[in-house]
Amino acid sequence: MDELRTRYLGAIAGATDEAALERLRVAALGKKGEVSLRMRELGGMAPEERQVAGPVLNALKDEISGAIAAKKAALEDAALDARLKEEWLDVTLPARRRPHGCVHPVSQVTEEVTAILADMGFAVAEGPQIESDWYNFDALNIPDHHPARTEMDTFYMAQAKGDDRPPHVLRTHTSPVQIRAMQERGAPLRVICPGRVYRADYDQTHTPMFHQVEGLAIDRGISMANLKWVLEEFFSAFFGTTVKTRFRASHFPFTEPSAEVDIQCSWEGGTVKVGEGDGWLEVLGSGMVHPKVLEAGGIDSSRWQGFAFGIGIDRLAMLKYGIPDLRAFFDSDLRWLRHYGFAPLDVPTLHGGLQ
Ligand code: 2NL
Repeated sequence: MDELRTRYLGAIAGATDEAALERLRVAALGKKGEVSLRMRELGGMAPEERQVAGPVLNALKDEISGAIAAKKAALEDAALDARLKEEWLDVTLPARRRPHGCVHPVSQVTEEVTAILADMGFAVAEGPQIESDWYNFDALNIPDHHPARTEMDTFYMAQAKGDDRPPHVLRTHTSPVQIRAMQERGAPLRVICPGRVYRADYDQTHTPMFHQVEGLAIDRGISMANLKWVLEEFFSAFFGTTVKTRFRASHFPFTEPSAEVDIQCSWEGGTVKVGEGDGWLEVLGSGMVHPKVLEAGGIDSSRWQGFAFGIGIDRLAMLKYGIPDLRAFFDSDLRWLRHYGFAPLDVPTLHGGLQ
């Protein structure tokens, strides 16, 4: 038994992995292990012999399994130590750069415009980009023969032979959203409708898709004076300085009277500055809503009147942020976007000066 003890304890001490320990356990304590066989021999011994050998064998068995468990724990510790040394981590290294996007100037300006007009009590309405010709043209008092209706200017949806639905177009303005707002909400009403609009036009200053925000206020006793105040207030807030406006008589089928509105600006060294100088820049169309348009929206034109206006968002962005070329807006050029884009957390607010 001394020989067994010395041999197994020595082998356990010299084992270098868990598999070797397991082999030793089976050899000593397994069903046919050396210690187990000796234990089985106890049955054939004389009682007084057994009384001596029994406890000694039991003690040997405990000693061997204890030594195996201790060695196993020591091997695990050593393995962990080795891993910790191997997988050393420098927590003082700078973090990897995370790619981040930024806010497109059109989105930024849309938010700015919305913040200013929402503060004046205008709700935001959105609607479909594909409209029936009734919502896009008829409801706005645009006559059948009007050039805006031709395929030269408007994108018509393809229509299969036998399709008896009315013709549909990519909306050429966001006015149809305002017609829907009149129908759904009735008067009094104050809404703005920002969004994408489409016209078949492509050159230095026109893209086939662009962005517009239209405004509509309907109430009792609304006049051009209210329109002028709202627009001057709007431009002053948007450009962060008092901006004079100039109204020029114009014509739109959906407003009567109609006015194009210029804002005060200076031209120096090829750059435009809004709110100073004695130059003028045309920025929007507006007027008093035509009675036929009110009626198309289900509003009694003998009791209610309203003003409406339409502004190009892309041009506002170019003016405010000094962006020279309109076409670059929609090229998805990452260098352009990073240069002219805004940090995602720079949410425009009135109290933050819209910056
Ligand atoms: C322009 C012209 C304008 C409107 C849009 C409008 C909408 C309704 C009724 C009446 Cl529902 N008018 N919108 C009015 C005048 C001008 O936009 O040249 N925009 C850049």
